[in-house]
Amino acid sequence: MTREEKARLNSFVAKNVNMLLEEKGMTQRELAEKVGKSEAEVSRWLTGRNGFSKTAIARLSVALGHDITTRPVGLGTGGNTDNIVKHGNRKVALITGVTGQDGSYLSEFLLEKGYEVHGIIRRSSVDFRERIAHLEGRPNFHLHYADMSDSMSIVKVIDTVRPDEVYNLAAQSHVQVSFDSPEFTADVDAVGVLRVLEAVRACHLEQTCRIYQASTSELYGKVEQVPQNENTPFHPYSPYAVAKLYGFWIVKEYREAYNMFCCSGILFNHESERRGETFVTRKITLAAARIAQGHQDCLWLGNLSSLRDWGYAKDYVECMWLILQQDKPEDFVIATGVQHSVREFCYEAFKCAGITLEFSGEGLEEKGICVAGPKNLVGKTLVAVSEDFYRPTDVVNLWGDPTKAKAKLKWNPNKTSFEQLVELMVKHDMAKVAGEGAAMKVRTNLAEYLEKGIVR
Ligand code: NAP
Ligand code: G4F
Repeated sequence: MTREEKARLNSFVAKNVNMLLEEKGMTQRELAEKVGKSEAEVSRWLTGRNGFSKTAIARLSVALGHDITTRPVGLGTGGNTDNIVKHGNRKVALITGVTGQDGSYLSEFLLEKGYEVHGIIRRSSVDFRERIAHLEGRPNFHLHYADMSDSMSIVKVIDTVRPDEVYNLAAQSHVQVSFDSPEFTADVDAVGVLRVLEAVRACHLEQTCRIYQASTSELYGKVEQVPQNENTPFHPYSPYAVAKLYGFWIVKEYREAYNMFCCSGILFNHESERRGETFVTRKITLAAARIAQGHQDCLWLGNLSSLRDWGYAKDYVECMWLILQQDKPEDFVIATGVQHSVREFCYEAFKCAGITLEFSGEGLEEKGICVAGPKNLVGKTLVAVSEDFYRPTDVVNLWGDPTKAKAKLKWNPNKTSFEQLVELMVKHDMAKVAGEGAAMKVRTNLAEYLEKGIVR
């Protein structure tokens, strides 16, 4: 047996012992007493770092009433996982980027499925965990401090949690910001992926732990084909996309080199009421709500002609899970197959806020003027273009082809339509703005952005 094979066997057996202990409600001390070993030695076995001699396997199997070299019935590592809670055991998932838009929805989804969910958080001077505040304190939801730029912290968490599934969602995810902080973006979005893969190997979990990598349609960048599918050539067009391309290829490499179950979901833009406020959709829905309620005069944007395939984030997290439940590891494009421009998104969002816009002019001179709605707004320019929000290189034609996801994952890409998505975001932001009341400070005026140098 090679060293690699031995390590895999140790990890597999250790995991079985852990599952059996949990199932039987037996402590490590009780097990140590039963097999006539010290608690420290048993504890080393359970981490999978110490080899199991034939005698140890025999004694542990007798003590636990099960051959520990075989997985206890019903505790498969994949396949049909409709009923995750089996024999009192739960699947364990680790989510990096748990505080983000997708991390929060995925946590809810996995908890609902019966998983034990662990998330990685970064320390910050302000405790800003708004998206997961409602989950904290739940018995199967746990948070750990770690950072994607710190290998040791990732190894420590993975060794402690010993996950069945890792969802690597953490990233510096803003394309414009990647032009301002390219090195940080590369460290987190590219090398960070490698750190997760290596941590799984260092903890000898590579044969049992499945890994999902949050890849992106930005890989298609300066697109060479529309719509884009799994076979479309990549042409990354920002420091963010270049970093994510490394992540995509290193996942593929580890899948082939080490036979690991790791996959990339090539997700097209997905939005929600939890979307960060500097992404274009949320910037628009918040502005529409503020303008409708008299708290903002005008919305300043960059390229209005840019085309995106926008879906609802809540629908997309299901795919992340489905991708890891397949029989073999594969990459998938996740998209709606429907494309709209930033201008169309604006039109629809303002319509939901009771304002009809008409666009005229071109490039920097283009304006969105109110032609129907509240009297005090009719005739006013509510949307204008500023060079300040243009990117050095912009991706302008993203349109996904979800045929493979529909066929293999049996996923419905059209659960939430474009119109429904815009409506639910505007509804949310109308309520938010109303709640913030007259005392609310308008934070998205161009003058303030420029004055304070706030990121775009
Ligand atoms: P998001 O809201 O920006 O969340 C990013 C998450 O990553 C946050 O939890 C953030 O933590 C965490 N993070 C950033 N740097 C980190 C570091 N150094 N160490 C640990 N955690 C770090 O992004 P999202 O929209 O949920 O997207 C999730 C993933 O999918 C990202 O990888 C993104 O690139 C990718 N993606 C997103 C889309 C989309 O349309 N949403 C499409 C394709 C791919 P803090 O809260 O502490 O900042
Ligand atoms: O909303 P965006 O900033 O999203 P972008 O660049 O498409 O990136 C998002 O989706 C990717 C998937 O394709 C993810 F990988 C990534 O993590 C992120 O979630 O910009 C969308 C489009 C761009 O073409 C941009 O130039 O909108 C255009 N735009 C026009 N005015 C603007 C603005 N974008 C922003 N953020 N702000 C504007 O004022």
